[in-house]
Amino acid sequence: MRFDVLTIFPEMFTSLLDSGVNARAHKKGAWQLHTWNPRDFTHDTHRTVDDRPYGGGPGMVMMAAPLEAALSSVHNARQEQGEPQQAPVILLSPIGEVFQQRHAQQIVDQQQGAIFVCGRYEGIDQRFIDKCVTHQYSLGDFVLSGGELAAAVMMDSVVRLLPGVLNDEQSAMQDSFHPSLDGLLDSPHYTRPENYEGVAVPDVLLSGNHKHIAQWRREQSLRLSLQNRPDLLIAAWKSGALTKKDLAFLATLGGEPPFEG
Ligand code: 9D3
Repeated sequence: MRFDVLTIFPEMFTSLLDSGVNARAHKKGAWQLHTWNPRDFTHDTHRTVDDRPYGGGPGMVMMAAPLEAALSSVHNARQEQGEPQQAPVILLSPIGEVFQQRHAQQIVDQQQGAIFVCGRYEGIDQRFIDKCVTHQYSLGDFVLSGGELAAAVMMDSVVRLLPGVLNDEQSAMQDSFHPSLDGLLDSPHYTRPENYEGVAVPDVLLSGNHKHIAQWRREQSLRLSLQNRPDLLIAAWKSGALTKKDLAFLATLGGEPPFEG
């Protein structure tokens, strides 16, 4: 899978290529990354990519022309290299839709890779967005300094879904989105030693009783979801994924539908 990234800070993407599962998959050729610096598509001596906002106000705005010229080069390069030509052009933006697992899966399923546009400064000239961008995604309600880390996060989430990137055991699990969790948060994990600094592993996990272990894990998932992510609990309840036993357990915690935290 091919990713292209428009960024004035291409060096921010090296960590993705240097360590972990993504790096191994990159070495195996499962995905490629090409960065394009809008400064290389300017024509003035200062290589200017930003200017002051019309209407006034703080900060600077990225100009449309260097971004569009860089994007044209991406499309040319993809064409010449026989790559699919329907890649989404994704702007990382605090006003975008919050990026979710289903969006990562969609990028995998479409098999077109993606072209990421990373903003800096206060924002990007709206005319570039209207003309060239197909999707806008945010990581959530906190302020970053630019889109680069968000693009790296999204590529990580897509790459690990590519066939052959995770080992079989990891693939079977797929983290918090394991089907057996019904969209609830995962339960806590323990490993050796049995007693760490005076704190024991919960007895049930040493019992060898798989039914009791499954019940304990389910209860931990329900407890954590009620505490940290009542939105997930509501979604599970609405989809009919919560059993009478689940609801009885939640009631002992003081949680009743619709689980307002
Ligand atoms: C404090 C500046 N804000 C004024 C109301 C606007 C603003 C502009 C540019 C806030 C952040 C940014 C840079 N952020 C991103 O490019 C970004 C982002 C984010 O800040 N949070 C969550 N997801 C993303 S994706 C891209």
